[in-house]
Amino acid sequence: MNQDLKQWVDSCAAHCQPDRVVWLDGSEEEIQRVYEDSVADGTFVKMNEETYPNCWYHRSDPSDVARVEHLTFICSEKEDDAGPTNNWMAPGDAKKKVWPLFEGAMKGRTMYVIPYVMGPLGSPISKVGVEITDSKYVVANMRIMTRMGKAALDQLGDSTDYCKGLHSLGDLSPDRRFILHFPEDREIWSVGSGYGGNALLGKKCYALRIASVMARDQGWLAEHMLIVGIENPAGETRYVAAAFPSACGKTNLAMLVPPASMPGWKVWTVGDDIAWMKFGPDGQLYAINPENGFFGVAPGTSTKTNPNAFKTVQKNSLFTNVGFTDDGEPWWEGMGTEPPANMTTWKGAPYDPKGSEKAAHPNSRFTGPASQCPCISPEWENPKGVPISAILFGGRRASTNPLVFESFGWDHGVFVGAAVGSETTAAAIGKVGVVRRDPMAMLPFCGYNMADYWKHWIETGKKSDKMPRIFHVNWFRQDADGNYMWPGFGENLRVLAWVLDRCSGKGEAVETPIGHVPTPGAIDTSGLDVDPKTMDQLLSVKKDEWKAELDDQAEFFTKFGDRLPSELQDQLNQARSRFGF
Ligand code: SAT
Ligand code: MN
Repeated sequence: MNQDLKQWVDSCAAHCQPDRVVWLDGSEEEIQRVYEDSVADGTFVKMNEETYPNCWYHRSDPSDVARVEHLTFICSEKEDDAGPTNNWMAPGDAKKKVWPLFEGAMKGRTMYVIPYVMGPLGSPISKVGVEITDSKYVVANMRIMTRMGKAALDQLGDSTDYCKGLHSLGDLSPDRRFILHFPEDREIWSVGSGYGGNALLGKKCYALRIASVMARDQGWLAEHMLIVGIENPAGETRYVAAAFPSACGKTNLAMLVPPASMPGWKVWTVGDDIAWMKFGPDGQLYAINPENGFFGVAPGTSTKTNPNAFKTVQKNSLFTNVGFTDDGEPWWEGMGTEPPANMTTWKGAPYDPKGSEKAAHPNSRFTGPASQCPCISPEWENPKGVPISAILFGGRRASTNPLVFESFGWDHGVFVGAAVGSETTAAAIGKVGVVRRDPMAMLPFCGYNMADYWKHWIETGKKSDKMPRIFHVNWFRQDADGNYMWPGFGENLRVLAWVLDRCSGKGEAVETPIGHVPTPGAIDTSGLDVDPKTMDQLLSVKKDEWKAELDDQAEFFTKFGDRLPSELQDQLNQARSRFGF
């Protein structure tokens, strides 16, 4: 038994005072016992065993349905190390204010100890964490989302190199809800929420916030990116990593189905949310997916929009805050079928098809094993990772950003990533649809000063002459009437084909002040209901819009004072002068 781990678990148990402590081994019998207990205490309802075998339905507290960015803190020793985009709490204050919330918090409950590995077992890029929790919902999710149990303890051995995460549902009161990260100690405390990103501590808390700090210290990258392999008709596969904010279609892009107009193309999913990237001996960046499953947004997922996600979650999966039918099946808006009769909403009320209450919460989720995904990449568990040819940044923007452009080089690409803006979504509590700057889609997930993070990106680019090319995409541009101009989904492969063409020195482009934009005709639109005029609009770079955009980026950068890397200031100045501003 790892003594360091045992001591930490003992001390947490002494403080939280659970009725019993259970170390999880990850076996099938064990999880079935947890499910049985969960049905008894109301955490889960068993779903229809015929149509959804081994699937489980969960309704959360209605006040606990998304990440709480205002209650998420970085508890570094120095406030400046958290930076202007993070909430900061002094470690001493955290101990005074939040540690007492754990005292006796697990009375009458079971404390589960979940050892887990993020990344393929035995991979030099993978890392061990241990989560202590009193939530069976968390146990069930972690069993799908990570490699957990005995295998993780075996990989850890006697090492003290693991992330400690303490989680309690507490009393679920938003007034006593805190998600704290101690980057110097590689430790996480989460209390008062059972929601995914707040409570599955291996995910955003470890694999992004804590890991981003480790990556800075150790010379690698921990990013909020999907990883996808794209195979052309000649059988050559190239890998792309892409960062979009939460609920902007990362899962859909990762599992894209090639359109009928592109016979011979195949798309292979490696990951849909997080990428850990390290240099290989050949100087290329290699990425692994630290996760073992998908925690995806349910509404809008249909056999049309994402058949692969749909097939992934037909068995051994969890459904949270979707509608629930009399037959024990899930339903959500945008599932592509009429709402069934006799359904209860995510709040447990009878569903009224004429009423205004939705069946599913807009941030309702499915949790499904990656191994069940029909298009899972044969390389997804390769311990070496997959070589990344291109990095895409993007957001949800009604205007300004063209469908796609390529940066002029690494530093300019870092600037493009740092300047990403996106309309907010339901994945976090707060107003939906307002544009905010979300650098590299990491605004809520960077565990240290964002300016230092950009510097780390700039420095990383100096280490190799085989860095991926950097692009920006926007599937969400609208016309004057507010209609989306680009069909999205499978058709996005047409854009990826241009991206990969650029990576192999082909792909026609015109130089604009923001970067290389495809020439008319460089993106194949044959068979698409997008006329040349619309395509023109989709690819247009409008001076007045970019004036406002660069002003907003400049204002955002001023928040960082002297810590802003000079390279980014230079890039901003150059962008302005290319426009003549
Ligand atoms: O943070 S979650 O993993 O719950 C979802 C998201 O915001 O990407
Ligand atoms: Mn995410």
